[in-house]
Amino acid sequence: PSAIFLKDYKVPPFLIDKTELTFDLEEATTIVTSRLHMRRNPAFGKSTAPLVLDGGEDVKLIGVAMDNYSLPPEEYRVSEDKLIITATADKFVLTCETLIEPQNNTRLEGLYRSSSMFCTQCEAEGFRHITYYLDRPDVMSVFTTTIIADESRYPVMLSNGNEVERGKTEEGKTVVVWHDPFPKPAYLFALVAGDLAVKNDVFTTQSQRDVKLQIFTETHNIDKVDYAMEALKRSMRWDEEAYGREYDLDIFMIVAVDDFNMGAMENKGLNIFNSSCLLASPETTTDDNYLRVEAIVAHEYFHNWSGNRVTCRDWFQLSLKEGFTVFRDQTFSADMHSETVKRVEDVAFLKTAQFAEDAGPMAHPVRPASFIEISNFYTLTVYEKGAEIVRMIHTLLGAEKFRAGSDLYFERHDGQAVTCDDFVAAMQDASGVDLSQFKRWYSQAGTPTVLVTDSFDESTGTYRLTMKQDTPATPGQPTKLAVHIPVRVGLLDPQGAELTSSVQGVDAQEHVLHLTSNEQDFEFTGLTARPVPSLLRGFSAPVKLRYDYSTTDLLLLMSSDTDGFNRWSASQQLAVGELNTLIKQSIDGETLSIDSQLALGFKTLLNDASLDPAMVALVLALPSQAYLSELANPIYPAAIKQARDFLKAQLANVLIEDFKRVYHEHNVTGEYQAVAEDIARRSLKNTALSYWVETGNELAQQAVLDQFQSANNMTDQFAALSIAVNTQHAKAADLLSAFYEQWKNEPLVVNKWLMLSASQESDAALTTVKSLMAHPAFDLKNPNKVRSVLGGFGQSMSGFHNADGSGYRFLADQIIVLNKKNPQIASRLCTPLTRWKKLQPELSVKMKAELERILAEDLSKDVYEVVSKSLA
Ligand code: HT7
Ligand code: ZN
Repeated sequence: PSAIFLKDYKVPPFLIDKTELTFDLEEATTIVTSRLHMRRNPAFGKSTAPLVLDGGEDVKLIGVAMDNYSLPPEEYRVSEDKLIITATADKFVLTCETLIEPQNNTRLEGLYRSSSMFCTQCEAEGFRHITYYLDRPDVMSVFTTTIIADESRYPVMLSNGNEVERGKTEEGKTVVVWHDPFPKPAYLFALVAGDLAVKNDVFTTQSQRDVKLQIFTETHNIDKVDYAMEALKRSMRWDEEAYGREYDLDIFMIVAVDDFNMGAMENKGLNIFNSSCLLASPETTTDDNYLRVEAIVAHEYFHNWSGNRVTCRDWFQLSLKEGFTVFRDQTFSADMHSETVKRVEDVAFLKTAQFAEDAGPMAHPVRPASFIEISNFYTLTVYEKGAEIVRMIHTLLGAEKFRAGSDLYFERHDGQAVTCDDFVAAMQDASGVDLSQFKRWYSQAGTPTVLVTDSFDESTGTYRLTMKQDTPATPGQPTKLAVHIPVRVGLLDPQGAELTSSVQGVDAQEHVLHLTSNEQDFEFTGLTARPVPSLLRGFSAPVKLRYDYSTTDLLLLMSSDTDGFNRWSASQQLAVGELNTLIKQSIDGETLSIDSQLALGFKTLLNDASLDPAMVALVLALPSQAYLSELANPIYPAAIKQARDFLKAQLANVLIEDFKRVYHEHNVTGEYQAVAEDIARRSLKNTALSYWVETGNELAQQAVLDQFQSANNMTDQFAALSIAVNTQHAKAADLLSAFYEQWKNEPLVVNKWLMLSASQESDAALTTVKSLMAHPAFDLKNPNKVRSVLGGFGQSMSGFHNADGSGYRFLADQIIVLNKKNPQIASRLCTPLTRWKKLQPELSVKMKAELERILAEDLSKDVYEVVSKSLA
């Protein structure tokens, strides 16, 4: 397989003004007839180039006609992935009849079956698995879709836009016609047919238009959509208020499907969701899942403007819509709940997973320069780092100018397919802020490091920060230029009070410093004593900041910084320091021992009733094994686990009375509500319980059992179960069985059970995972189940990182099987193996050998790209 390059972009030689599609839906073979109203693109220049349409190997051409003239075989050519028509007029209607097999479509791209329904997934290049087309986002067309199906089995037949006609064929099948007035690229096309239940609602827009809202699910799930519906209405209102964006069609529909490669899809007027990201009920859904449902409903809705009305010119610009939309959904969630909690969660995720990606063999710029398979670039870099770029623009411009920039962007480019440069240009033009150097963030891969040192001149009361930036080499980018890094900084006095200082004549308690050179000094005047710096407040840039804080400084920041994010950040730095000491002891074969200073900080927090319990819980959560792995080089998985377990146990023992008290104080039962205050209380309670149990205390063990039995919501029940499993509670196996028995008819809960069971730490971890894959609840065709079991297994240090390499071999075997069935899922499963170079030597060779074994197979483009780049 070969790569395609951004530098080779050319406008399309042909345009498709109108697309008329007819689907004669049958499970085994569906006939698709397309009528494409095409013309040569004047912007391409004079040309007699042949018409080249994209297709998939799973599309069978029945016939092709141009302006009703049926083309004989010598006038066209069909290859594995193209239909080439040699001679065309300047304007014509191309008719294609194709046959596809939805029932055999296991890749879940194009038209496929999920449970008893038909559904589609067309982003990024799925439409070509339905019919031959110019399957690229800069070809925007007005779609009319006719669906013909047996109404007794498919009473609900949906597509984009508005239903404009309904009738019957001579054979008695039902015919429904949908028309979408907004031109769109094929990736936003959608079709759904099934026997579905619906929940109806109405949203009145700010201009007083009534929009019909509909959520469709299989009948047994319709009682679980109320939360999503309310989240949708909150999102619609928020986009009007925060961005001035009103919904444009008269109807907005969402459908939940069980088999889906990702979380959800923003098809115009007809979003399709993985049911795990839409359905919610107190008994079956945890707090985290509730918040995820709200965030994803919002994300997909926000795409209606950032993605659909203004779309991407080409797939290299993916972050244009994804980075911006993630930023929008993050801000929405922050507004709905707690800004600081949301920021901490997002940054913890970024620093764990995106930083790891940026340091690995698949590292790529937010706007990649090339790819083999675009599905591999729906990455944390494009999404999360992309969102950080938009957040930095917000910081550089300020809220008001940022809004002016986004208004200009939407007005200037409505109905167009544009680039990241166009987005930045709108921000720059509306604000007058020069973003020319800033744009390097889009084209340079790798996480910059910012090294900070300081000095204080008592005689002048001047405090100086010296900052040096450096971005490491990444594949294909050996050298880097300095980027524009906004660094938000505050200063504290030794008692923790916030100081006012002057930077370049501006007096303030907080300053945004512009680090634009490789090395730069910043002077703060008007100080009487050496301050403690609070650096990178709110994580104002996606960088690795290094400053040599003393333990005293960190404890001060942890208890007194006015920036909530940096209070958390200080606690993490303190914990990482202690954990690294323990990890080293473990690697060196020493007995672990530490005089933890973290305990001091924790004690203060646990006894301060004025604090937000959610923040306390976040501070108490020790850095994850995954984050410690990201920081380590090389990674010793067993040492990381041993160190973390040791520190947690020590903190638990030192603070046993505090954890016990906090658990009881917050263990109040009442009717479940997914609101910030209750979520915060549950999260602190369950964190406290996880520590208390760690002491081996009998009352704590009993509290776990009681909570498991009596919980009136999934958050508390699943927390009790997880704690039992993770602390190897004597009754853990019994609880796991009881949980399965209780919930075996709720697939989304069973998926949680699969995940927890697969992640258990034990010598028999691999045997457990193999038996889970043979369990009736498992289905290799369902991505959620695959993710639960194999994703869970990847978290088990003793199973996955087994010294004999059997964990790696097992994962590689599954990748090889899935490579043929579902290339996108197979490719994503490769991620843990891509880290082989960072692992301790004995494990590294074993992982590498598995990658080589995969590479020897006949691979999909998806898996080939990840594996070959990992081995390069
Ligand atoms: N824009 C959507 C991306 C997506 C996707 C991409 C590749 C394969 C399957 C997919 N399903 C959804 C989701 C989003 O970011 O909103
Ligand atoms: Zn998105």
